[in-house]
Amino acid sequence: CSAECYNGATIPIPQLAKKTFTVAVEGNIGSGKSSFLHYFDTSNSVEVVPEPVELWKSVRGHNTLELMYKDSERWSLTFQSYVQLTMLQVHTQKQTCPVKMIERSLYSARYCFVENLFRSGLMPSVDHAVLTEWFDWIVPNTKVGVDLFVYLRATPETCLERIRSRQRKEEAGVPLEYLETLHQLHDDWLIHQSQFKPCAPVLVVDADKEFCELKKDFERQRTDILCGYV
Ligand code: DCP
Repeated sequence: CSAECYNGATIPIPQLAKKTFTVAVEGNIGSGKSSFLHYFDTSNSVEVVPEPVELWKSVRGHNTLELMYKDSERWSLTFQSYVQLTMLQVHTQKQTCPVKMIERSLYSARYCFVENLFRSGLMPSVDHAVLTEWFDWIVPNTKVGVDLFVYLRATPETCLERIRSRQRKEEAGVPLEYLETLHQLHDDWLIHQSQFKPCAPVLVVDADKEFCELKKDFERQRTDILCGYV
């Protein structure tokens, strides 16, 4: 089995005392989160909430994702503050099924993407500070809890190949180094738990495999991933 729970906590499998669960699906750009969500979208127990990328591409006529890639120093704060708002909306969206499966979370936005922009000098310290103030207020004051992180861990090379083949125009210039740094930040947060700690158990899936192979792993880990629901 290619998945392990890394942070030592028990995955809340059949303790169905808690009626609803939130599973956040994490992983680098191009790691296969959308396919994963699509796969589980067929279960009656699961409601899937995809990442609001379309909203980011059309904020009252502005493509904030494109602006961020074109001129990160100018537009990172604009983009990431809108990501933070839309992810807050995703987290707090009323749950109608026992398992709510969300693509990414407020946490990866803050611990991986914002951190990457800041550390690479593309986001000024003051912008990082303001986003962090928002994040630090949001987490304890709103319902943004997660019960399980599923980390689709793929090598940066695999991610680059998938990004190239899907041809999202905004991502045309994403270099391998960008994916390498993001990969490291995901590992630091979800596996090494060095600077930032995940607020829930982490299930790591080897996402380098072809999708037909991966489907077998998903099936084998279905109970873990769906917290006991099928
Ligand atoms: N993005 C970002 N900052 C965030 C979240 C996302 O810069 N806080 C960017 C990275 C991508 C785009 O938004 O260019 C979509 O990113 P994801 O990796 O979340 O989604 P994908 O569609 O790439 O996921 P996958 O290919 O795994 O399905």
